[in-house]
Amino acid sequence: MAHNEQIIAASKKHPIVPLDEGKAYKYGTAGFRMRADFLEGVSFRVGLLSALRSRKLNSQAIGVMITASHNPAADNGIKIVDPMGEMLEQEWEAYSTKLVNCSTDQELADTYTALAEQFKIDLSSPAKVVYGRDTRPSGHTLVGALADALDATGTKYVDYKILTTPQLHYLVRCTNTENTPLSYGEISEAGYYKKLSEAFIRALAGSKVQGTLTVDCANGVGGPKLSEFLKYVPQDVCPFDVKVVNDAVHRPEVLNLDSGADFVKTKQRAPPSPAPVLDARCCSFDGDADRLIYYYTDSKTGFFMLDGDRIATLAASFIGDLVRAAGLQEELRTGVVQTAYANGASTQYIEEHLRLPVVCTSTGVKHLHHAACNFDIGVYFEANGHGTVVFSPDALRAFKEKEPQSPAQKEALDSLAALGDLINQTVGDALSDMLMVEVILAHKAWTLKEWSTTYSDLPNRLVRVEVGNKDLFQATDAERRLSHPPGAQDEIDEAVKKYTKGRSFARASGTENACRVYAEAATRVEADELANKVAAIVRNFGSV
Ligand code: 16G
Ligand code: MG
Repeated sequence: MAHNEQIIAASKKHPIVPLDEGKAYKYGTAGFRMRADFLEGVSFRVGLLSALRSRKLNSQAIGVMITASHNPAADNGIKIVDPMGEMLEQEWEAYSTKLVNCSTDQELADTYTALAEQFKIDLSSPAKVVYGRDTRPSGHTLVGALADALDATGTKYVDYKILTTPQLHYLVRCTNTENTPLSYGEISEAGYYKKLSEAFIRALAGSKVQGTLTVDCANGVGGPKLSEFLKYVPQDVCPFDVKVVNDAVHRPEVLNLDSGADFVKTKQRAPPSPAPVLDARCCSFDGDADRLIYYYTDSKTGFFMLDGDRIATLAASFIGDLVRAAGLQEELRTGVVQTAYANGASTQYIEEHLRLPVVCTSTGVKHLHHAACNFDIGVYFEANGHGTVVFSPDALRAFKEKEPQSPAQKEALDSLAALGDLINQTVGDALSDMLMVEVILAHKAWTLKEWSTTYSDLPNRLVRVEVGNKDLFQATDAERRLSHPPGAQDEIDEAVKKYTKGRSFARASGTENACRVYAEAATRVEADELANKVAAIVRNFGSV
């Protein structure tokens, strides 16, 4: 039987750690993510699955990224990337869960063969996997296990070593589109920097970036990668003054510690180190550089954060204007995708002020990305700072081929084409999103303060609620309502009714055993009160 003996022999070197009674490994929204000591066997088995997936998809390259993003340094995670650089197809999440949970090497080999038979996969056909990892020391062992699985299954592979998550997504797409009309860029890390720096200069079109930008890199992989990128920006042509902070990747224990986009978003304050400089333009990446949050500290009003909702509105407003200036508004459908966590004020601003449609999806990038692809220009961002703008092939073609009727129209078309190259089409990318924000601010000659006045957020509160079993809580309507347990949503509705501009929802977390409650209302006091009431309802239903 093809591969079986090799798989069994190699698997013995990377045994799976049995979990507690009743617990199983699960491919969730962040792939497999947990304490790194559990992941060696998981990584081996993900290697087997990626090899199958590549063969199933006519030998196209599959990506594997080893990272636990904003989690503590002791954790790690493994995620599979599909050929166009998108998240693994949902149906295959279940197959990877199945493969990872096999309890013996024999069962593992049998499940592998059964999957190959189920999908009529020719195990002698070529297969290719490309992979990378963030700066966590545990990544070493995990890529070793992955490579052993690829060897055991006769799969070719490229180890790109240390990368940001979006860089790996970029490389997967480039690999699979090389020498085709969809070609996405040079297949190398340098190719990524060249594409971005070149598009950045084109998109600025002579506008100047004002002042210094301070970038907190969460002591993660974004630090060295941003520094590397900056070498590709010719300072004489395009002065871009960036101060890279929290980039101590040689001290793995400080990864994500009191820094990074997740810290800023959840704590609603600037990283304590380096000490915030008044009015400085700052932003934070997360540990694998796929999330971005901007902020500043004002002497009178204190800390102010510009999160994913703000980035979405900024991008939508700028791109919406360009589309009109280019005379493409009838041809191309532009829209914004958000989740239930988006501040109600941002949704209202997009619908009423920008006059663009808004779609709400469940939490998790794959849902937003999918919905954004239904537009010609789909802007999507989670409030936590993960997002991007996706352009349809029709849109990209129009930017390059439409005959301009005036110099202004030509300028708009060129700007749109440049943005198409600047913005990572595969997944949210902190570096690429940051360059997009910098371009827009430069064009508008806006400071962060000016950007922040476009609308006022409704006060809001996020609460984490411990429950015995989060699976009791099932959501519907893009996670805005609970269908289970029966009666819970009625009580939430009753609570919400009592508050001006009140809105609240509860959902089971996809990444930990807890529920999350979000509430917003007209005032701080009301938002807090509503959040606490809904949290109490969830606690109550969760304890039965
Ligand atoms: C994962 C998701 C992120 C989402 C978060 C929600 C991806 C790549 N990441 O990190 O988009 O916001 O989960 O976590 O999809 P939660 O379900 O625990 O609230
Ligand atoms: Mg991340």
